[in-house]
Amino acid sequence: MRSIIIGTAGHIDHGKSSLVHTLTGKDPDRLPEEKRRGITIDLGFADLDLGDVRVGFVDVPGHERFVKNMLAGVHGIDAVALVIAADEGVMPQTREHFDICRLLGVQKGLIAITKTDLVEDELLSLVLAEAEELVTGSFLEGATTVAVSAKTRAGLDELREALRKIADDIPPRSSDYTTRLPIDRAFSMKGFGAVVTGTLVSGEIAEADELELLPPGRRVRARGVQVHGAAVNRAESGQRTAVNLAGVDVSDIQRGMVLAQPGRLIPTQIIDTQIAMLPSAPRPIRTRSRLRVHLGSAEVLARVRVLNNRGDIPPGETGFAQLRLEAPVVAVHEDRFIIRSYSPAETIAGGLVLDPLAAKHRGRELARTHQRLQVLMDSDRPARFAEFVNASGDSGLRLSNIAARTGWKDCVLSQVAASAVKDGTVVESEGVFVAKEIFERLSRTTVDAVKAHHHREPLSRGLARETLRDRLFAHASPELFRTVISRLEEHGLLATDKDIVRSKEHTLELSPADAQLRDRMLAILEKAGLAAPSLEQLLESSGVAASQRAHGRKILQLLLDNGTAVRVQNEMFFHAEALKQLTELLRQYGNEHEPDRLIDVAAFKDLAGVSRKYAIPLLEYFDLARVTRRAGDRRTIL
Ligand SMILES: Nc1nc2c(ncn2[C@@H]2O[C@H](COP(=O)(O)OP(=O)(O)OP(=O)(O)O)[C@@H](O)[C@H]2O)c(=O)[nH]1
Ligand SMILES: [Mg+2]
Repeated sequence: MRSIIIGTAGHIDHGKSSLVHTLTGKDPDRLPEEKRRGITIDLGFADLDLGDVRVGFVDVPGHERFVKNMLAGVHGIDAVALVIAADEGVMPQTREHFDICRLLGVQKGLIAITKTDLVEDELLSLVLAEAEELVTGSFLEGATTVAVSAKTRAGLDELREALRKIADDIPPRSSDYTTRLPIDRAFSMKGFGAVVTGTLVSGEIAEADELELLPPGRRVRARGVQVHGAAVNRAESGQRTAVNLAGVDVSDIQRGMVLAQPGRLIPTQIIDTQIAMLPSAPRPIRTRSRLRVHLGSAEVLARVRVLNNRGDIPPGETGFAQLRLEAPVVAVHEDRFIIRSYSPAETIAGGLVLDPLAAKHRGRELARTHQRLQVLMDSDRPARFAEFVNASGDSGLRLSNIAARTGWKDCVLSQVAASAVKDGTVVESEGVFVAKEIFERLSRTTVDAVKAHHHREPLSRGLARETLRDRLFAHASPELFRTVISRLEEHGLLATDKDIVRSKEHTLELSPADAQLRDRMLAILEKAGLAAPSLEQLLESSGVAASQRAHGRKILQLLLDNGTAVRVQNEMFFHAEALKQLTELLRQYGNEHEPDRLIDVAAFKDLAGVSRKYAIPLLEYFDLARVTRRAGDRRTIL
């Protein structure tokens, strides 16, 4: 069976609750104070079975002081029943509620002229004309208008018929979004604990589901789920839903919080929006204005920063603005909300969330911000995706961040991400998305930096990865760094050798003088064998002038890099061949001293024919190279 949600709207005492009561047999006014005062104070609920459609009513208070309560319920409705009393006609809250429905993007509805038993036909036709004038040019233009009386029950069949027709017109809710239930009521039931209710605006909630209560972001479990007062296995989007929660006390839950799929949504206090001012607003919204923002079932105070040069949005106009909220709320891209002035509290504008996790804007970025928000309003999903990614700069975004911004389900996210990559606007690096432009800039500067390094240090093998990272990728993710390097390698622009990154074509072409110096050093080391010279001696005897020491060390480094020379201790270098032969000797000694294969320092000195000065560093080197293992004063030959 299909479910739809109809919200009532209209001025105080115009017969909204009576109409719902008469239609459904259930009194939506449940509070003792409501009964006593004969007015609705907070949201009321009732449902009507129309055969193949179940209509859930959200009955709202008409009193101007309780518009805030009306707003906590009206956000999730499929259609509105605009109620106008025949004896009073269009009144202030008729207009305000109707404005709210328009600003929230309600698409369907009907008009019910109530209390027709109290007026003559003449007055009724006046009110009908007034109603028609009110809705001209809006979503309710041409909507069914029914004249009813809760007292005589006149017009009720017609009303039911109109409701059924509306139900047929309402498209099914999109299944693109993850679970979200803005809470409009929380109470505790003896023996059950905390129960929350709300309109399940997207996704589904099943018994035993793990959920997250946001803000603050607390894990809870659905102990039981009800729709229209009956237990169900699973509630679906578009249904008035009650959830019995385990893992939380009712005193920790407030209207305005959201139940959501765990780990998907992030509460926010800075949102970029488009704001549409009502023509009837008494004054413009200005930068620094303090406003009331009603988003989902939440009400939160906010300071506004208008994103245009004038710094205001006059009545009747639209503009971009950033809202800085005084408390966190859950919002996602494309959510609609209502703005009321701080004092007196009056509805003055509606808004559309463009970026719910916005960064603070600075003045000079205004043009760029405009362009960006326009893309978030007008373009297709892959372009919006790319725009979110773009704004994240070098740091890039993970899909989880886009999920929090948009509320899109995984299958939607991956599809949109794949199209954006295919469109060439973004690049994926191990799950981190970055704008193509940024990826290309980082690739370019990496190649340039490596080239510049080779130019400056022709004798160096290349740049250390870490140096490159610290210098160019300070704000980027490690994933992006790895991907840039490996793509450049794939394209043959760079080569990496362990921790060194070099240009692919970089070879160490030595000048004839340097090549001779290198050969001289090698010859000295070879001749010295195990009686290795000190660094000073080596440089001196290979003819390196005192002023050229640094250069000499670089040439020696080349021998170390290609493995023909080995650093055994800080300033002690051996020819690789000499060490190789000594290793052989050691192993032989080991074989001759089975089974313990032990050698002490004295025996080692004899074996190698070296003094203690060399013996200790050599043994330590062999320990490190796992040729030997220290065992007290002696070594085991491995
Ligand atoms: N004669 C007559 N009286 C009605 C009719 N509908 C409602 N009333 C009366 O009008 C008064 C207000 O009705 P409600 O249904 O509470 O009005 P409401 O629009 O829900 O008021 P709020 O929720 O406070 O905004 C009550 O005393 C009702 O008995 C009707 O069709 N005919
Ligand atoms: Mg009422």
